[in-house]
Amino acid sequence: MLIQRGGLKVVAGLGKTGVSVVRYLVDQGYKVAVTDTRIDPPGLADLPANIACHLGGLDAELLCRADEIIISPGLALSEPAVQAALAAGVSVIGDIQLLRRATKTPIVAITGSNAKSTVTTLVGEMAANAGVRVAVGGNLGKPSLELLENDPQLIVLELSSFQLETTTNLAAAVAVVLNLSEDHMDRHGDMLGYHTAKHRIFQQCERYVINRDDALTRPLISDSTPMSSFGLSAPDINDFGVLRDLDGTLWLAKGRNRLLAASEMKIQGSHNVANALAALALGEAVGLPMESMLTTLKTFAGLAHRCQFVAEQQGVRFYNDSKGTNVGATLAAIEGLGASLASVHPDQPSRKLAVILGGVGKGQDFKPLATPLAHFARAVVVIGEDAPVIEAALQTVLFDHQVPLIHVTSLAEAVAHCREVSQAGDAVLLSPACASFDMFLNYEDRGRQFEQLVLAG
Ligand code: UMA
Ligand code: ADP
Repeated sequence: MLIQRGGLKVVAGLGKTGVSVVRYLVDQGYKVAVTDTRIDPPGLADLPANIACHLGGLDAELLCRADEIIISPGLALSEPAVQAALAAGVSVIGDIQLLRRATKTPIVAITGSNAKSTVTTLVGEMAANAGVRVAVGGNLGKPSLELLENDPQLIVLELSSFQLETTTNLAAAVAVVLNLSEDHMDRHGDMLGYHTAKHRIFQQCERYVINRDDALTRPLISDSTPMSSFGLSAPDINDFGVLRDLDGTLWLAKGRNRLLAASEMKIQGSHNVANALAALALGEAVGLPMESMLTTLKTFAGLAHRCQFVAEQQGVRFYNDSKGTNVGATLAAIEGLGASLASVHPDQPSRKLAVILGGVGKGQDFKPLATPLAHFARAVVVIGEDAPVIEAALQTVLFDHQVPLIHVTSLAEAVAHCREVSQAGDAVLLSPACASFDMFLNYEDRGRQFEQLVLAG
């Protein structure tokens, strides 16, 4: 029989997270009500019976009389109705806080502007391959409370800045901010706001990992908390990094100890070497055996929509990097692919990229893309809501380097144009540096449409 607990829990926002929170709280015997800005939010049909729903706008009166509000990541704390409740003294948390209260299971907590899903999945596979009963989720797919289902021994969480904003004292077994570059400026206001949200991941952590190549990943916490690092340089004795042989062979290494040749990994590119090193540091911090971690690195094929090879047609290779939703990710893709094209046949005519950018820019500065594009691109095509913003940021540098930039209105036109301008040996890269929801359901939909257009060509 359920115990009815006191106080009203109000769930604000009913996507995947909201539904999982309602189910969890009802299971725990709480009285729960829901409010959402939308009249018919997703997940309505998946709610348990008899949940009071206040839809078509956040119900400020309901929020103010809540014992506690559990807000979904897609809703900003700056919503006036939420601000009114905060001013009235109501506590506002997210699902990650509920997870922390619900379990003492060690958590590997992973955030960053880019590479979160790749590293989270890798650490999850490393743990599973080592025979650990592991649950993997968070911002990556499965909402956090659903991870408790199979009584895991280890939880590997991908955390977004939205989730971290409402999380206090996570006390992760190990925490990392993988890298930090502009994203979600529309939500956090500026880099400081974004950085502050991300660094909440370190609160009361038992250990932490930093990226030596990115000073913004280093937390301001006590020196007595054990730390290790990763980076694309020769590592200190207890850190992870790279060593290079005289013949050019690149090794993933711990201290002076060569662990695995980078060429033995399935995922390629220097950004993926950094991702593998981060995963090794995190896995080691929670006691995963090195041997099985290295075996995982040899078999992990990467995730879809991340610099994923689609097809080769008339000597032109097409890559889907639809998950490149911010400038940092797109920079990694352009530099990684661009450099590999340029380096294969140094004595032949230069091979270049045709790059498709655009969508919802989230207030980012696109200027950092200008120089790498001037260097590696044959042409740049912009689409979507913020195409004019991107064009304005890039046009002077691209014009000076005679790299044509054109603005088209559909992805189909963009692919057709890239095909037209590309030469054998070139590559076409969809890496928009933007969110997708002006023209597509989500980044997967954008990536799939790109693949279909390529394969139909
Ligand atoms: N929304 C409203 N009104 C509401 C509540 C939400 O319009 O009252 C809108 C939001 O503005 C948003 C959308 O609904 O556009 C979804 O928001 P949500 O909070 O309901 O999202 P969920 O379905 O619960 O999914 C969330 C994460 N989504 C966001 O943070 C926007 C998912 O990450 C995550 O996989 C899921 O929880 C499970 O943990 C997605 C994401 O895009 C992949 N994350 C961002 C990113 O990776 O950049 C942060
Ligand atoms: P996230 O979950 O943080 O969005 P993903 O693993 O899904 O991260 O990768 C998102 C994008 O970032 C992809 O376009 C990918 O090519 C790019 N990326 C992957 N690793 C890195 C890295 N170490 N630095 C910068 N960009 C990266």
